[in-house]
Order: sequence, then C-alpha cells, then structure tokens
Amino acid sequence: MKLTDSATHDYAFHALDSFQVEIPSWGFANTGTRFGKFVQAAAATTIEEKFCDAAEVNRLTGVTPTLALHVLWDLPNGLKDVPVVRDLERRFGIRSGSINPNLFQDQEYKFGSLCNPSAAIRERALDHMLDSIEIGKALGSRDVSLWMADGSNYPGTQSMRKRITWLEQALRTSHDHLSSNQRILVEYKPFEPAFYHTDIADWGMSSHFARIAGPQARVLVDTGHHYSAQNIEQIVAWLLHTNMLGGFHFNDRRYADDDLTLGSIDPYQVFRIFHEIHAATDDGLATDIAYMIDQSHNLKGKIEAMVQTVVTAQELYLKAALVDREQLAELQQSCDLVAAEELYRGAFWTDVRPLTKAWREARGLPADPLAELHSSGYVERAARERGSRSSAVSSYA
Ligand code: LRH
Ligand code: MN
Repeated sequence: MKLTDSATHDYAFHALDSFQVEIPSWGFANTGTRFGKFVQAAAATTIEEKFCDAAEVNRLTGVTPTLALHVLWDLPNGLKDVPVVRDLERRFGIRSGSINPNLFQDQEYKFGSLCNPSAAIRERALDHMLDSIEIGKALGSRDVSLWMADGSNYPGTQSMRKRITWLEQALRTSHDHLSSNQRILVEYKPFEPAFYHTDIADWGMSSHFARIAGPQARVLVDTGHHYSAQNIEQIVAWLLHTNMLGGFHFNDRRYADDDLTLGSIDPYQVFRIFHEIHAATDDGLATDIAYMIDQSHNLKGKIEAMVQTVVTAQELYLKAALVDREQLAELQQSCDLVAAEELYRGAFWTDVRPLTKAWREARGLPADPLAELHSSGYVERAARERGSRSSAVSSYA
C-alpha cells in the first residue's frame, strides 16, 4: 500500500511520537579503555551534572525523558541516595530509568558475583541485587538491568554447571522481590572481562535465566555483545517470537564490545533490528521494549555524541517504519528476491531528515539538535564550570 505524501507524513509523525530512548548516566562521564582515559573538561562527574546533561539532551531532542543509573557510580550510598536523586528528577525534569546493579567492580568479585563458588560472596552479591530492586521501587523506575562480568579465564578452573545452578537460585530470589510493575532485564555478553567462559554468554542462556527467574524477566540485547558474524536481527526475531525481548543497549562496533556511537560503523544493522520490531508490532506480537543507549564516549564530546546518537536512532527507527511491509510480505511470499530487497533496502536509502526536521519543528523542538547544541554554548559553559576540577579519574565512569 503506497502511502501518499500526506499519509507518509502522518505515519512518520506517529512513529516519531512513539519513539523514546533512554540515555546512560555513564555516557556523560570520563571513560576510557585499559590503555587510558582522555579527560574532558565538560565531562560530568557528579550525579547532578549527569542529570543536568541529560536534561540538555532532552531539551534538544525531546525523546530522552529517562536516565539509566548505575548503582555504585550514581547511588554509592544505595537507598540513602534516593532522596538526592528524587530532588534532581524534580529540578531537571528527567526521570530515573533502568537501575543497573554493579556486580563487577568490587575486589571480592574476582571469581564471580552471583556465580562465585563462595556462598558468602554470592550472598553479598544477592544483597546488592536486592538493594538495586529496592532502589528501583523507591524511584518508581521499572527495569533492573543486570549485566554480570562473571566467568573464568582458563579451562577446568570452574564448574560451569554449578555456576548455572547458583545463578538460577539468585535470579529466582531476585524475581520474588520485584514489585508488580518491575522487570529484570538479563544482559548477555560472549566475553570480556572473562576470556574462557562467561556465565551469561548468549541470548539462549539469557532467555533460560529469564524464564527460570519468572514472568517479569526478559532478555536485554546489547548490540555490541555479539561475535561479528552473528545475525543480531535473527536473534531479535527469535526473542520477539518467544516473547522474551525486554530491551536494547544500542551502540556500534567494528571488532568487539567497542561501545562506539550508534550507526557510526553499520547503520544498516540497527535498521534491520528496527524492521523486525515494526513487523512484529504489525503482527500483534508483544513489543514492550526498552530502547537504551550504552556507549562510552572516549574521544567524541560526550553530550555531542549523545545528541548525535539519539538523532541517528530516530532516523533509523523512522527509515525502518517506512518499509511498505504489506507489499514486502507479498514479495517474500512470492520469493521475488530482488524486488523484496530493493523495497526493503530502498527504505534504508530514504533520506528521512526532512521528515524528522519537520517533526521537531511541529513539536517545538530545535530542527537541528546538534547545531542548537553548538550555538547554545552549553558545552563551553560546562567546561568552564567543571573544567578546573577534571584531574585524572579512578573508576570506569
Ligand atoms: C557491559 C555493559 C553493561 C554495562 C556496562 C557499562 O559491557 O554493556 O551493560 O553495565 O557496559
Ligand atoms: Mn550494555
């Protein structure tokens, strides 16, 4: 069904009205690799500065009302920091998003956290998981987003099956502590920092743990957590088919978990993922999906990179929305390969920027968020106010 221009316009505006993406507090902080960290004067180091930067990104884009929080980095005193965060939410008009427990930084997690052979360490890790769930309840945020570094570096040094059992128990207990509207998102990653086995290494393992945990648990797909040859949109199709898809951590990569800005290396990848979601929505499948960004802006200006990423995500979401999926289904059914590919890829080639620009103007938003950021002087002001303090930094974010 070929859409008329005005129908395309209305459809595009509807799609853009329904798209929101969550930004990570750690995306505004000085981050780096094991080979070093290049400090930026305008980087955020306090939770207040992270909320302030998030509010600026939302002012510019209109589609980032929530900020993902990492417990140890943003609420180092746990539940006691909730009133501070509540106050920041009110001051900056940004709501707390997914709560990310940190089960990878403490020294005692050398051989794992929820999968550690030591029952005492597993107990302490579970306590942190339950604290994170209580923080989520206190902040009224929905998702507790669990990524664990747990694994091993050498064959024969750990019992992989015992670790599965320990994690199943911990996730059941965690799920039992959820409030009715909370979810646990189980994020998988094939390797790093563990380089022999990782306890939650792929979507199958994550699906299993989410099912074992309970009905309010789902799988989180970090686009950077795949071997380069893996077909990520096929994994997404499976998770949609099995109603196990809970959310995404969007970023891009050339080699491994590079955490580069979305669409910088393979924008077609994210288009293919969004297509599976639009098609599943057409077919009435549950698509209660949390779109989140998870990047580390080591070289690009952090706020600039975040605005660039949000704009790119909007454009790729809209390109995929504009695929004529009715006609595509007919071409797929008749195995008219070239016509199907030309229709599908044709949407990817479509320049949707005039539509996103018109949508922003219609919604009272800056037509070009990046240009507005540059002319606002926000980054320069932040650098002046924060610059003097930005000496070498300790932890990841
Ligand atoms: C692990 C990960 C996880 C976050 C961290 C910042 O690689 O993707 O989602 O906790 O990055
Ligand atoms: Mn992630």
